[in-house]
Amino acid sequence: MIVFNRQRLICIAMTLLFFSQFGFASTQAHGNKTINISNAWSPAAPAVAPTRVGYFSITNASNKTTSIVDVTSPLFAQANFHETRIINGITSMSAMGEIVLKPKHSIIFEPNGMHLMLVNATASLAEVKSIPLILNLSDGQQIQLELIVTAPIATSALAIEKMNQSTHAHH
Ligand SMILES: [Cu+2]
Repeated sequence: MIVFNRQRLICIAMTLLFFSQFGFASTQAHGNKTINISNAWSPAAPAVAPTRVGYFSITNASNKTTSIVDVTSPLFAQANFHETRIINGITSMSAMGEIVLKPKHSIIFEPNGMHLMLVNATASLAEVKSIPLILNLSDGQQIQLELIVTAPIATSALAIEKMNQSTHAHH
């Protein structure tokens, strides 16, 4: 029997669910003139899940390369950037190191691609409408943003259940 890490399973399920699904357009500005954040969102999940996935676009409008060296949220014990890979039909995720932001370039964290994993909620997420994040950049800038929590996806619990079933198909 293969034992899957539960939060990893949830993450994969959510990532798969959003593959080529809807384009949620919510733009968000903050005070910084050189780093721009847009389309920052996080799909709601069953209240029992202590894990969330975050998506946003980040643009370096300046002429200097910088990078995201650290990300934190006051609502979660841990936040990490992940990369989703599908090789021969098998989805896997790996943690990413420093996220390099080249001048005049954007990086998009999106379903089925690079994403932010928020792990071990430090409080109930049931009433949370937006998830605050702090990005620390290599040049000392600190970027604050909010992931807007979108409507819950009714099928996510189902997808996780299906994955559990297929994981345990041989016992
Ligand atoms: Cu992940």
